[in-house]
Amino acid sequence: MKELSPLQIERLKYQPKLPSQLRHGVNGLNLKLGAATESVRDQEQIKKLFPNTYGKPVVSYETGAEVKAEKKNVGVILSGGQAPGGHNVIAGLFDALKQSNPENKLYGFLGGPSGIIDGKYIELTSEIIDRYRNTGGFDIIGSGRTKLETEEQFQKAWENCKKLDITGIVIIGGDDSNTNAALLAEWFASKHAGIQVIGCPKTIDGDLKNDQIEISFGFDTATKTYAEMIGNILRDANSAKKYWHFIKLMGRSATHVGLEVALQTQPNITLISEEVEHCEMSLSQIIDYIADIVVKRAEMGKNFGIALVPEGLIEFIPEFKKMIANLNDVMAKVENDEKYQNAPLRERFSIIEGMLEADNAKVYASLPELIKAQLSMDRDPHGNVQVSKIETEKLIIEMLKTKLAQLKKEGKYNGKFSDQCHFFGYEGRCAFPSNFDADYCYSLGFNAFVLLKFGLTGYISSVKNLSEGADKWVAGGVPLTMMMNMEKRHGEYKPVIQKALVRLDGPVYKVLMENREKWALEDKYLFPGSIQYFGPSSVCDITTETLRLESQAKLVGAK
Ligand code: FBP
Repeated sequence: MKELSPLQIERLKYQPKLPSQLRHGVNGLNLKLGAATESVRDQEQIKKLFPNTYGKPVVSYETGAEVKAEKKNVGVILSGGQAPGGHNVIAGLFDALKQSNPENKLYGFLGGPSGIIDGKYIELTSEIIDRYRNTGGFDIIGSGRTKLETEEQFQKAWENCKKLDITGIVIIGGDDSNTNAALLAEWFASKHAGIQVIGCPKTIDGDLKNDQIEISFGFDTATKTYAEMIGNILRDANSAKKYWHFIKLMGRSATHVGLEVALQTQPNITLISEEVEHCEMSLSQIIDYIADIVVKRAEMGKNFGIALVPEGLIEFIPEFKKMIANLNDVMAKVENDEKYQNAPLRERFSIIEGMLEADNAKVYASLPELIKAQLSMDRDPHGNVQVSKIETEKLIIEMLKTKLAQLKKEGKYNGKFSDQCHFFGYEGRCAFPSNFDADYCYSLGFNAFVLLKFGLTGYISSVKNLSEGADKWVAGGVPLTMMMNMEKRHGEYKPVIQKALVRLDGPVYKVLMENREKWALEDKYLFPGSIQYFGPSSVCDITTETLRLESQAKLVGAK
């Protein structure tokens, strides 16, 4: 029996690249401070909530004289949904920590943020780390979505850190998990606990980004994985010429994944949630848009095609957005209501309908029971609707069939419509990290330790200039509060890291707009194939179109 696949064996040997700046060694760097910062919005409220960590400067480094480092134990947490490269963040953190002082220890808290509260951990040794280098998944220590916010949780975390003499914590996560990191950093600072907290930008959704964070890790590998699968389906559709494929793609809110994959594969239809919201498109207008393309293609004898549907679409359709915001408040009220909790499903629907405002109740009532049930499921611990469980693609197909039947009756459509639906999400979250993600993640983890070594807290590890080769990447740190604003969660306004949505005035969306009509009717499909780890740099080291186009636009803007 084999213990490892041939690819696993080869990937374990891969040596990730670091920015040349960090190759000088952890103990040979000096800190460079930038100007003081402000939160992206709601400055007064955020400043009040984070009196100890607000307004700090962005930091970077310059090389200096080698200085012997004090001993420092660090705890690491993987948080939220899996993203390719998490293991390399831990490997980079481990290598930097041991390089700084071989007596340093790295502890991994198990099962996400709950590990630090419950005191569940393992010491991460080189024997363990070496088994996980350049592999996908978060299974080295597991992950979870526990929200850190109560005094009791923070106290327990402090007790558990004291037991292990931990003075630094690294939280690897998305916007919600880095919000956890900011809250924990502030709490420790307020208690003068001497424990620092650093975040790392993870999420396949690609929505944790700003001027300082060019991309979250995992986006590169996940989109390449989905693009491979979609390329294969495009070829299948083009060969059999009998199905319309509707593919829902992950990305809880923003449509970065859908947009990137569209540019990599050029399918017939790509829905962009941000555009739907901006143009105030109703669900029936979305169906009309799709039906129009189905009809035109049928007139050309093409009863097949591919449509990409973003996972978060439903929350961006204005009538649904309004209804869901109202529904979230209702759900927060019925969470501990015994009558509701014990009621059968249909009765729950009527309880909800009765509590919604009149026009929202109408929208809710118009939905098929399946979607009603999916929308009424528990929110995640951060108060988000679990959009991965809402079958928007099925809702669209059902409405489209009705529309096409009506068009047929009116003599406006004479084609055949046969559908297949897919949901690509989990397939891409644990793939072997691409060379880009392997290098980026290793650098983020290595850099997280450098930030800890300089005594910083409430920062996120940042590695910039990513469209260049790794030797030209620039490492530093960004205050977490700089990325925050106030948003309603579980019925209350809370400080959270702002999500970056697709910019409709941005260069990536522009490419879609320029080509959309052509891609709808002519078949300009691209077949990206699988991620390549070995071979020519032109296929192994290519980054995403999103990163390439955004970096290009930044350069032009700077001139
Ligand atoms: P993160 O924001 O934690 O990175 O997770 C993103 C995501 O992959 C979304 O794309 C998806 O909606 C969600 O996780 C699914 O969550 P779960 O893994 O809990 O089913």
